[in-house]
Amino acid sequence: MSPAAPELLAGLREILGADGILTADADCARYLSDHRRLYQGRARAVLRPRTVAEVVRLLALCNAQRVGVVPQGGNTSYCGGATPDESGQQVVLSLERLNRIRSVDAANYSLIAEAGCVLAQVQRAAADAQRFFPLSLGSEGSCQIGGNLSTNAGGTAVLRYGMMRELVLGLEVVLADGRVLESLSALRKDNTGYDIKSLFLGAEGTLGVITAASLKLFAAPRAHATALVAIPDVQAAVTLLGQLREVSGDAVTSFELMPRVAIELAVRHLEGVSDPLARPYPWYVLCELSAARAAALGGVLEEALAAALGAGTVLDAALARSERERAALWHLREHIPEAQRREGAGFKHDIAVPVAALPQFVARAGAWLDAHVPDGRLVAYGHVGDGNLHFNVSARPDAVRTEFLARAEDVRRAIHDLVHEFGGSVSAEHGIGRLKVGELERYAAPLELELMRAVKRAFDPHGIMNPGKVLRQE
Ligand code: 2HG
Ligand code: ZN
Repeated sequence: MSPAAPELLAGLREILGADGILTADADCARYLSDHRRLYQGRARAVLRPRTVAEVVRLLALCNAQRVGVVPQGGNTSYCGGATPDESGQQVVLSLERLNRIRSVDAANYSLIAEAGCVLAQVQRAAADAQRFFPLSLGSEGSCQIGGNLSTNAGGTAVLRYGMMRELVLGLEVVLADGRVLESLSALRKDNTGYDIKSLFLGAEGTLGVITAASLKLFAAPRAHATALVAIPDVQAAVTLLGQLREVSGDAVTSFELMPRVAIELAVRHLEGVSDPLARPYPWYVLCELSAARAAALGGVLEEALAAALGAGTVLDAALARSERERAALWHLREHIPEAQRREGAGFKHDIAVPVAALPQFVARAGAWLDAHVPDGRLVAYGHVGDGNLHFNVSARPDAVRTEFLARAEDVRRAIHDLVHEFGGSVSAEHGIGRLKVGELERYAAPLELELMRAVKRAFDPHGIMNPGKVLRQE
């Protein structure tokens, strides 16, 4: 912990109360490094407001004293977006105690949640009202809705329900100077000028602090048809996706691609996980259809898979016959990042290209890796229904760790340049944070960057909001 100006801490303590501000090293430690341990920051203090009024006062004070404020939710960022820098001059603003579900409106299919609500808590609140909140991520038991909003989170149900941005009706935001943007409307139709609230979605706390959101709910799907499907190649995944969407009337909720190596890593490193199919295959898709009633799904999945088996698009399939089997398939998929972590050194690339271009992209990027990274293995998996792959590379067991890691930058450049050539995105769902500031500068159009900087200046003229994230300070 850095020595802080005593008057700043006294002012913050006066606003937050003794239990609302942490300064001891042991108390602060978990807020100062990121989920992937890429960064180790320092801070003057960790602030834990309980009310919006406290957020208002603390931001006004930090703005007046030009103190950088780093908003933090469940601290599950993949890009270091919620970690303070090493200067020891910033404060972390944890939203974890601002965690009430303010209201649920079943008739309007909406609810209002505070930023610190854990995603699973929002899902439960919707379910308690016989409704459904569809955002679904591996970290849903710890990530917070404010972080989901600020990173425009994606996950495994985007194909059907869209990303976080599409699940928002309104926001409450405290601006850098402490003014509150009250835009918590639950209206579905509101064409009154610029859509200011949408600027905060994906802004990663660089424009203001989201304190609450009005979220869209849906009818709860009571029936699921889930299968792990073996396929010969990535093209088969794209073909099968098109067919399933067509025959099911767009009831495909998830369509997750996995290579053989991902299954092997999961079986090797995760307790209780076994290969769902008797033989190994090159690629797999975990696909799920959902509907309000089982009758609506009929045997659509079985029939479509049988036809695809005949056509050679599908090589084999394991259908989930019970909720337990379904959960086991999802457990396998959701723990692939953990299995990959346990395997050892690796590189991550959260990329997207148009769905139809995925086979060609994987072929070209895969060939580049074969030629340049012989000590690495491609572990490309993810939300192929959205064109989003986690184009990750794991070191082979016999790789020399330091030599492998030394090539991270070359690999990233080659993969991202190719993504750019395909008209894709170098951050499909994980955001920019601190990790990809340079990538944004490199690949965004100059006019886009100019406009982003203008927006930043308009909302945060003193640059106190999450400094150094998303955009470099000018
Ligand atoms: C997932 O889809 C997450 O499992 C994590 O977005 C991806 O660890 C990754 O690269
Ligand atoms: Zn993902």
